[in-house]
Amino acid sequence: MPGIDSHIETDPRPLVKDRAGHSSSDTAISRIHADPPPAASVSSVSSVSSVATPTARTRSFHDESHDCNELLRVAAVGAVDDGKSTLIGRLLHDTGQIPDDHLQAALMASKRRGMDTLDLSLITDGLQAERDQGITIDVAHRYFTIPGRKLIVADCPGHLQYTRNMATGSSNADLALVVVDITRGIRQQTTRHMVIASLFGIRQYIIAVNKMDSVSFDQTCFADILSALADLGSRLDLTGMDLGEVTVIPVSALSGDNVVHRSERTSWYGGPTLLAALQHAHTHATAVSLSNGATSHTNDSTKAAMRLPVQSVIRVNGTSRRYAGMVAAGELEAGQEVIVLPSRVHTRIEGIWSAAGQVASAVSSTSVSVALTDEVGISRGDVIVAANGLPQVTTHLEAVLCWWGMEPASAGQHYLLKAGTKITRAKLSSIRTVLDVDNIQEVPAAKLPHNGIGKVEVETASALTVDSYAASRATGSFIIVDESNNATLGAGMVI
Ligand SMILES: Nc1nc2c(ncn2[C@@H]2O[C@H](COP(=O)(O)OP(=O)(O)OP(=O)(O)O)[C@@H](O)[C@H]2O)c(=O)[nH]1
Ligand SMILES: [Mg+2]
Repeated sequence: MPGIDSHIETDPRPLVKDRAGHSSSDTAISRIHADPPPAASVSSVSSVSSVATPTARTRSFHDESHDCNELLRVAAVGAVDDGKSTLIGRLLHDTGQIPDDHLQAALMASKRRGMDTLDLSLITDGLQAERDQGITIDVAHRYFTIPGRKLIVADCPGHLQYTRNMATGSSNADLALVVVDITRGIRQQTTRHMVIASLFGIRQYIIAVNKMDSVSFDQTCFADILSALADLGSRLDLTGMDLGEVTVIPVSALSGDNVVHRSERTSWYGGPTLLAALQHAHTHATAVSLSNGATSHTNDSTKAAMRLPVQSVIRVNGTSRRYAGMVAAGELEAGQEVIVLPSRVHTRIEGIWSAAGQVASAVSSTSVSVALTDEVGISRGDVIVAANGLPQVTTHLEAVLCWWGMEPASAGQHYLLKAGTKITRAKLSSIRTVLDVDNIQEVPAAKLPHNGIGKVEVETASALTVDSYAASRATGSFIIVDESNNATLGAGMVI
């Protein structure tokens, strides 16, 4: 359940959630404040959010007290033209991270387009077709640093046609930066992006209510958006979708208000700037270091049981064999008791080698090769797993499927299914429900349309080693591929 947090003094219905000290079961509990908070209630609202603690709000861009280099992956999402590329350009510009030659090139391109000022979206929209059409098509990743952390921001396209690209950009993000044009409000594509981000396990949202300059920085307009967001949060909650922590910030990407510098034109707003919110969001590393379930990153891949999908078998010195792959979840340790799936042979890890040489252990996302203590017949697609946390080995999957095929998906159709390093033929055996994005309702349907999201059942020709997506992103997801041309038609998350 989302906890929507903003610091408007007269916010009529903030949805808040206290995350500190919660067990995983009560992360689903939140409440809507029926009564408006008192006029000077900034601290009463801020006390429930990590991003917006009074300490957080007093830290500035140049505060070096968090001098570490944690990586925060951000997906900028939202409907077409709401200002994602411009906002990222503004963030880069106002933190002084645009090289002079890029700035000059963008200035000249802006002039060629008849503009007096710099069009900041040109910094992020790199493709010629994007510049010609004034829209983002492909996901552009921007790498930069802010005090205390490195950011990778995926600038996702808002256009419905490119929803698949948006999904790719969000698939490994720690946080979704949802941009909403205040003059147009929350649109169907905004909701769709939030649903997809939530399905992909993102549990931190910054909603940048953009183009505040177009409404003269009016507080009432901002309060209307907050109210609509609270409604959306409640409706998502009814379908079991969890946004986690939500912070809402009034910004103008065009003029820079509340992006890096606090705006005097929103004196009614007491929350963080976009930069401050990004500085204090959870990175993958901070999520790992929080103990006893205080974090809502339930599918964090390091705390999960160890999974090593085998990519290739390597002969060493012509005699012994090693099994290479990337640790998909959990921590791999020398001496660890493991089971090879699907054969179910028990053995132990004899040694681990990474790019750094022989190591005692390796965390998720590390590419390794391992030697086992016993001779075991292993081939590509097999999975070495921790003996104390077994996944399912199954030919029947129940999953949420995001569908991008131009032809609707329907029961009985055959595809290729790729899960980790394994590829198998698969049949869509049933479509249980499809999500009506306008009303956030799951409705029975015979077909899953282009850009649709639904709950489905899939039968596979060979057994797959899978976890639920909630337990492990890497081993709980799959893609559906068109057999005839290898095009990706959909992405599934195992329920
Ligand atoms: N008035 C005003 N206009 C803005 C602001 N931010 C962006 N715009 C304008 O909105 C238009 C769309 O901006 P983009 O940054 O390309 O929007 P986008 O969300 O990246 O669009 P797609 O990537 O195609 O989905 C451009 O004309 C921008 O100049 C703002 O804060 N105020
Ligand atoms: Mg864009």
